[in-house]
Amino acid sequence: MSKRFYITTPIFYVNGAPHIGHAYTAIAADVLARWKRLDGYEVFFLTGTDEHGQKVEKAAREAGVDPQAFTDTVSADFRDMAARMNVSNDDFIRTTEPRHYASCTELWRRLVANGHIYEGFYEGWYAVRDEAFYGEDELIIAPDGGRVAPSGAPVEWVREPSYFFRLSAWQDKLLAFYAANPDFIAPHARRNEVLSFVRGGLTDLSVSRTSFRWGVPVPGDPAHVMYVWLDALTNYITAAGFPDESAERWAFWPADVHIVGKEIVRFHAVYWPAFLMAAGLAPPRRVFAHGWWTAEGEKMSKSLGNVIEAREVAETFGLDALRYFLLREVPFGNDGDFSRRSLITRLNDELANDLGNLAQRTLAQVARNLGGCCPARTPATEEDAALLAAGAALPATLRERLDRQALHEALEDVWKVIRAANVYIDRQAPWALRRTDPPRMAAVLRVLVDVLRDVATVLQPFMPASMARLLDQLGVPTEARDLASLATPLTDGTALPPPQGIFPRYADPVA
Ligand code: ME8
Repeated sequence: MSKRFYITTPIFYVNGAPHIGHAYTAIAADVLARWKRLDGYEVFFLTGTDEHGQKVEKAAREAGVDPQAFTDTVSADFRDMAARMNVSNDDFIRTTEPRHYASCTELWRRLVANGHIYEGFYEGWYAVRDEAFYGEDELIIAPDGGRVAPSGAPVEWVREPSYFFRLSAWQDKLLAFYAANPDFIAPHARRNEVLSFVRGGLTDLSVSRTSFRWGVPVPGDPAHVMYVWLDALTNYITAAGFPDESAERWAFWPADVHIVGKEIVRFHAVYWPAFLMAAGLAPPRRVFAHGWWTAEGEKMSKSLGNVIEAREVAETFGLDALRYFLLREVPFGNDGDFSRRSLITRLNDELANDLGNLAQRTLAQVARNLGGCCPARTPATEEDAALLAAGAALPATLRERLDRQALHEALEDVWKVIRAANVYIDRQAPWALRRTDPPRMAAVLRVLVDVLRDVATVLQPFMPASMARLLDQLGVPTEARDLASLATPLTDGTALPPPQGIFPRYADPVA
């Protein structure tokens, strides 16, 4: 089994500032990347910015700035957002980098050499907002009676010379590929959408534009720039070292999973594997499409002024509370609504109460009654054994969940153990045992310390900073925080630092 893991986010358009939707994808991918590292994998985690195309060029023009300067600024803001979300990406790719031009140019050459590209003339509908071509039959009627893209984006009629990719020749090959790789597209509903789209027949895809300049020039025909989606998708191989197939990083290709929003599944699950196979390269192993967030029940939009900025939310509620909320509130794959109320409820009930209080109660008793030394392990009673077994089962359970990107299920599994530990502490009542049976009190506290260690270890990918603090308080050395280290028990008698609350309750000033 290869112990390498390559995971990506979409590269984000730099036509506007990052918001909670971008942060969501980056955080979800971060949890999966961190989990694999914790499980002993060599991980390559990529995010970045998509900087070419008409949409970005237009945004730069409206800002009165040259496109390169414009993209430099906005790309830096995305990079800052990722850092502030504690996203542990190993690389940050920008499509305006020379390495990416080299990669796109070589991919194009291979497509031409293999006979998949021909010159022609494009005449049809284009939506700049989606950077996508649409067939006449795909357009829908807008509320004002005009015709728009299925996404609601305005369309314009385009007539220009263009190179085409022979996508029509890929229908059977793609269907065979999906059949041979039933897990390629997830969740299941998205897979069905893609299958019916491909079964409906594919038309050749226009892959170059001549009406604007902001893109990667087509090799040998600089009047054309490459279609921004061909350029953008190629980022995933650029970062892996393409076209240098002897690069060390190339061992990471094919990517294990591309995490994307549901609106861009077609590009990742149809065009991308077709481009790669046509160039003689391996397609990615999986595309997982998550759902979309609304804000307090409304679609987020600049005109409504309700766009949620992840960095602001993290300032107010704490970054780990935000990370937890995003992944706990909504099954990964479904749409969800961002509401302050629900975030506060989850922060107070699940983080401050269920987990924070459990840790505080346990560690305060160790500090007060046992001189702050980790009590010794003792033979387990039936109830001890049941709770210890539940904690010890977490790594295997989460491994199964996270291999399916079922992030919400993973959190629910951990909370089952936390709730069981709360029931246990109440039933065992170590505070009462302090007088009646001090050795049993110590034994109970040790069981709780062990379970808290399991919980904190597996939760590190979700809430890295808070769980690092909890593991500090549990006396777990930094080099013993991976999954493999759970096999080695904590040393009896270890001096624990004085406990401190990890999740302050949020008292809502507006409530
Ligand atoms: O599509 N809810 O870039 P983009 C959840 N450059 N996720 C959201 C979201 C929301 N409301 N809004 C955005 C592009 N996202 C292309 C990608 S990849 C080769 C090129 C997230 O800036 C989600 O991941 O429009 C979505 O797919 C992505 O941002 C779109 O970002």
